[in-house]
Amino acid sequence: MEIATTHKNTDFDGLASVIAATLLYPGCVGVIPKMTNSNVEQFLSTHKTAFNLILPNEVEHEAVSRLIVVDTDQWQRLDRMEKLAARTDLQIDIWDHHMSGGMGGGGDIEAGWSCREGVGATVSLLVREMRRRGMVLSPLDSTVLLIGLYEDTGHLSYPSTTAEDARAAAYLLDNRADLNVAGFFLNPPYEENQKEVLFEMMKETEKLVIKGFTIGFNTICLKKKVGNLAAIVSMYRKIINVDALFVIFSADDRHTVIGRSGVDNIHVGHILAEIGGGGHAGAGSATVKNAILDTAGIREAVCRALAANGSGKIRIADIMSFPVISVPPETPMREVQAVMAREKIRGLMVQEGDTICGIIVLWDLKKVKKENQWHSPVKAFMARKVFTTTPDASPTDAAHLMIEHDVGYLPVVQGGKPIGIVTRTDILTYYYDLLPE
Ligand SMILES: [Mn+2]
Repeated sequence: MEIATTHKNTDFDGLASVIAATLLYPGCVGVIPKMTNSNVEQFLSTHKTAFNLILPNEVEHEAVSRLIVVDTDQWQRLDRMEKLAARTDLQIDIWDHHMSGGMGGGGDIEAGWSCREGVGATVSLLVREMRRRGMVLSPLDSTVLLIGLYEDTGHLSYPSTTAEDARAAAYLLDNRADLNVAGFFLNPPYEENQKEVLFEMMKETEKLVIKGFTIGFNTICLKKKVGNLAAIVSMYRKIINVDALFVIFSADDRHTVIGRSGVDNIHVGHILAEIGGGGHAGAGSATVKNAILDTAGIREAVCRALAANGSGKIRIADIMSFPVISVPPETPMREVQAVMAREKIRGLMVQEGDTICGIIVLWDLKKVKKENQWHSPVKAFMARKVFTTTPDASPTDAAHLMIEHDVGYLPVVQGGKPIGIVTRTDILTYYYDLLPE
């Protein structure tokens, strides 16, 4: 007998990957852990019989010849598979997209064969194999696979999404995946107790700055089971607009930490690995026994991991252009044009000593209509309203200023003195290459 299974607290990617495995391995039975996320539970309560699925307590361990593990590579995350962990004659296949431990996910399941790639959703790897085999899927199978794919990639929008995920989505849509059904399970309506948790978080959030990133912390005491906490944390991070948010949900003897990050430099999976958890760059979780760390200890460990994390935030000082080229306000326009041409720049600061009086850009030269205007001083043509930034600001802050005021040049000011200038090109170079020049 061949079985496919996935991690406890099963999400849609886990469920979809198990179902995909039952289709890829003839005769394979899917084993769904008893504890699943609430939207998976809702889905199963109406769709269970449509798939070849059983519960962990229905597995005859002695009869299992092959185990297919999807969306994890750790024994402890599987539900009631301890008997199989001890077996030496078992054939094990792994399909996973968690790459946090270097080549693999760093788990302890030793597979004879594995397919591990850092794609947005595990199910995309199984779908690629279906595509290679030219399999035709039923609309029902395509739909559940697409839900898993969309949930883990945020409808193909998370930064972890790859072209492989998009190709998988195209194939599932070709196979008539139903977006109405998908939409229903992907956006479960918020229930009363989820709103309570959200309001509880809003009452008090600790905000810290660590290595230039704003980090939010919350500790919530959970008195009863609340489903879909991860979605609430995700939404709340966006509401309070922090770079990363960590919420500790404390119960009697154990705490669950859910983390979400909106920036490249904070890998939540790596941070939470420090306290025995895991996950992706943008999303992760950890469960910690109170006997090992209390909520204050968890907060401290997460802060320590964040402080030790990578190179820190890119600042405007890293991407700005300098030295600043400037002209006095009385400079004739003819000369302004010559300076721009000579220095190959499209914007020039107009300065009186250290004081910025205005900015003149190539575009403004079009305002010169008559020949004699080329002798007029730059102060007659420059923009007098100048928006400035600081060397410690982030590229995102600068981009917001540029968008808000529709300006392309921001002098960088420190101690009342301009020390550089940041342009749209600098910002675009940063976002698209992520390599400051
Ligand atoms: Mn996954």
